[in-house]
Amino acid sequence: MTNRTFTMIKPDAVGSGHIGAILAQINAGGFKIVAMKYTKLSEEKAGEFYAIHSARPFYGELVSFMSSGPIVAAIIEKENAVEDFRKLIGSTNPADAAPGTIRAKFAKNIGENAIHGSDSDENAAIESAFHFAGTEIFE
Ligand code: DAT
Ligand code: MG
Repeated sequence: MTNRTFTMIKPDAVGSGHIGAILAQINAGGFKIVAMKYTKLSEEKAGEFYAIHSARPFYGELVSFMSSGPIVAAIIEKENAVEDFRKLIGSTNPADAAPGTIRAKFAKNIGENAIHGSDSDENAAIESAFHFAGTEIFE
């Protein structure tokens, strides 16, 4: 188990002006930011990031949405980071997300759902390395 996970504030939440509120909730949840950038995924990069979902019917929509505007990518640190962050963001479908979670507050629908959180320590490491060089991560 590691103490880090990877997140992206997605184009819908960035476009709606929620970067600050979401970062505040991440900090209030006890997470420390160890790497962060404001960037935009090309269609190719978004497709690569979500390659695991390439057989799913929503893959095209997902890739097009995730490359539609800027995102905030970050590596965050806390004890039990992966599991605790999934709790903080809430269920994939905001209609099912627990009240007060980031998705319950800021997500529009199951596709445009405000924020990403890695689902395992292994994927947290892979996704962090996809976005950040070692020199961009600060203890
Ligand atoms: P999560 O982001 O909660 O880990 P996931 O890994 O199952 O969810 O799916 C990745 C993203 O794909 C999700 O954040 C939004 C999109 N997605 C998932 N299921 C979808 C669906 N049924 N319709 C449209 N988009 C979907
Ligand atoms: Mg996932």
